[in-house]
Amino acid sequence: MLRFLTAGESHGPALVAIVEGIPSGLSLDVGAINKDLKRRQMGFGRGGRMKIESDRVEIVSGVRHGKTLGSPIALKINNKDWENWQERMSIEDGPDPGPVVTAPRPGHADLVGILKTGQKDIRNILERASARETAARVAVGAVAKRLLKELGIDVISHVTRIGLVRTDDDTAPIPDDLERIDESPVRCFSDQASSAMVEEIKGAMENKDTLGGIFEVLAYGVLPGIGGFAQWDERLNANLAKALMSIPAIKGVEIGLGMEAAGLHGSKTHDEISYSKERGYFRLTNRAGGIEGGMSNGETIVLKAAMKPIPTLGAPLNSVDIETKEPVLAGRERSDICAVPSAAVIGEAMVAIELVKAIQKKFGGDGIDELRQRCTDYRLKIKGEIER
Ligand code: EPS
Repeated sequence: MLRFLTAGESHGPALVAIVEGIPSGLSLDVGAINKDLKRRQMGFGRGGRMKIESDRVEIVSGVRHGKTLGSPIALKINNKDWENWQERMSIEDGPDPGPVVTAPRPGHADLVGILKTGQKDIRNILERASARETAARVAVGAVAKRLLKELGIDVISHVTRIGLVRTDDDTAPIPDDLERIDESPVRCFSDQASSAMVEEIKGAMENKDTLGGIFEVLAYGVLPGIGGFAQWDERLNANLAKALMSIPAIKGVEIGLGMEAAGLHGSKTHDEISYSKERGYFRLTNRAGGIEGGMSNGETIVLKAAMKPIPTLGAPLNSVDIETKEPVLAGRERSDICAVPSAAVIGEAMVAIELVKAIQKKFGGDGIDELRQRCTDYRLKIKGEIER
């Protein structure tokens, strides 16, 4: 089953990931991974770092002549900014570790990271706590998405809110809309809301402030029965929520109606069941967001995640110097005004990874042909077309 770890500091030489459990025989080229890495870097409101980097992956192992081997896949993304940080971030003991960072930013890992690890330089915390790490996750997610594509599953995302500006259109985009979404400077499906969101970000920029927002991740074509009802840690809703909550700055996740369901009657919450020969079982609505009883029900999976504003502010908040314990203004690292469009791309990656894990749990398969065949047979079986 897919598992992965990432390593790398924000201004270290590189970010790396080791991905295990991808079946053999899956076509994989760097182009698909690089495309998602580029998507993660886009979005109005990103900071100076994104002008320095043009993230590209190097596949170090696990792929031969464009196909996965079934062995661990090692991925590496070099940090171009390393050139400017070689001395301060030197792996070897060197003469210049640069100034010690002592003013923790409220909302970041800075202070608690220091208390927890007993270190004296906040840089030793922020380098790894930085959302730069998510570049490695997006690379892993691109591999997961490639696998899902073979099974007829697409995972897409779009931004529905930035600050106080919400999208004016409730229509859920479909996979064919993704190019149009990516053309929006804020990855919003509605042109009108897109422009208003850009203005909202400009306002925050002028005020030396930052902004959060909400993005939606949609997974199309997921087979019913992924996840489980019998044990807490098999529940797909729980695992997807965890995956999204693991993205830095995410403070809330909703599935389908989410919080709204708490105030509705059952008759306005649940999705009535229907059947046709062409579609098999289906629902007349999708308020559950494609998950019932901890399992996918065959409808589109609909997840929303809320991102708080980035903690590094141009006009810093009050803090306390960790050396002198005197009041001080929080540290100012170069940062972004708004990174919700990027977080949405990271959301796609995390959801794709979690779906692959749950699918592999049900279907196994060491090679992609075996996995694909098992999924096809299962789809036919639950439609009543074959008995197996
Ligand atoms: C990021 C790289 C970082 C930040 C951002 C995410 O680059 P740097 O620290 O060199 O400016 O732009 O990280 C944060 C906002 C954060 O709070 O950690 C990236 O590659 O996405």
